[in-house]
Amino acid sequence: MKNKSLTQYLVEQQRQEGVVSAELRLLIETVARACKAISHAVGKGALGGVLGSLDSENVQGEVQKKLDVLSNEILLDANEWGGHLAAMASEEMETIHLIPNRYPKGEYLLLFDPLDGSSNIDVNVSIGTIFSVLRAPADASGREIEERDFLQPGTRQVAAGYAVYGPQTMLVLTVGNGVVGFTLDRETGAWRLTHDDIRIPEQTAEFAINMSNMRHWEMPVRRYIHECLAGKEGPLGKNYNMRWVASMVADVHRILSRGGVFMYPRDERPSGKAGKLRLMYEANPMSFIVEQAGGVAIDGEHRILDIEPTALHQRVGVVLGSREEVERVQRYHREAQ
Ligand code: AHM
Ligand code: MG
Repeated sequence: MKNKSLTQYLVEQQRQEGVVSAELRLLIETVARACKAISHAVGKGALGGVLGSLDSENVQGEVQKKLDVLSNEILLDANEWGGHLAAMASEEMETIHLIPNRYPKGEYLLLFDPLDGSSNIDVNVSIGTIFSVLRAPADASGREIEERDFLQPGTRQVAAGYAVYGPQTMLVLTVGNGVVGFTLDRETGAWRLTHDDIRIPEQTAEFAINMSNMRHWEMPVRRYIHECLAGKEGPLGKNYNMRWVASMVADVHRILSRGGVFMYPRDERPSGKAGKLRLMYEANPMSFIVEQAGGVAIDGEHRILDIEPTALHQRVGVVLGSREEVERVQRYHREAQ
C-alpha cells in the first residue's frame, strides 16, 4: 500500500482522536511546507550561494550563518498569513514576532530553532529544524501577545517536531499521540509516512556527548561516562559505543531510531552553569518527542517538561533517551546532592 501522506495522517488524527484541530493541522502542514523549502536551500549548498556566515550575531551572541537567517525568514513568511497563529518566537530573534495586523490571528504560539547544528552547515553534515507549538493563554484573547505568554512548561505543548536534512529529509512529529516519521519524496514533493509509532528501545549501549568538555563536567556526569568507558569490565557490565554528530536533531534522531542516551549537560564553567541548549526551542520539543516515544528527558535531576520557564532564551542541561540509561544518570545526580 502507498505510504500515507502527512495530510492523511493529520486528517485521521483529527477524526479518530480529536487531538488535532483544523487550525493545528494547518499549522503543522505550513511548518512542514517551510521545512521543505529549507531542505531545498540546504540541498543547493554552494550552488545556491547560501553557505558561509553573515556579519550579524543573534541574541545569544553567536555569529549567524546565511542559512540560519534564511531558514528563519522562510518559517516566518510561511506562518504569518494563515490565521492559525497568535505569535512566533525563534532562537534567532531577540524577542517575539507578532502577526501583522493585516492578517487574522489564531490561538497557537509557534516556537522554533530554524536551523539547528549551525557548525555543520558548511561541512555538509546533517542539520535540522526543531519546532514546538503551545496555545496562547486564555487571558491573552483580545490583547497583544507578550513574551510572558510563551513562558509555559513543556507539558503544555500540543505538538512538537523536527525536520532532519540528511541523506533523506525526514519530518518527525508528535501531536501527543505517539511519534511518527515522514520521509520527503523528493520527486513528488510529498511527505510520506515511513515510520509508524517510533519507540525508543529501553536498554541500549550507546551514548552521545561532546567529550571535549569532560574536564568541565559535574561529578554525576563524569561518573556515568567513566562507567560507560569502562565497558564490560566496569560496573555497567557492557561495552558502550559513542557517536557525536554535534547536530542535536541528528543525534536525537539516531537515538530515536536505535536507542541510547544524548547528553548536553550543564557544567562547571561560568558559561556552562545553565547548560548550552535552549529550553523553549530545543529541549522542550525534543523532550516531548522522546517521552512520547517511551523515553525519558531530564535536566540532570528533574523532568525537563515540568520546568517553569523564566525567560524565552533560557538554557538548560539535557539528558534524554532510553529510560534505563537516563534514570541511571538521574540517580547519580540525586546521590550527589
Ligand atoms: P545551534 O542551535 O547554535 O546550532 O547550537 C546547538 C547545537 C546542537 O545541535 C548540538 O547538540 C550542540 O550545539 C553542539 O555543540 P558542540 O559545538 O559543543 O558540539
Ligand atoms: Mg539549535
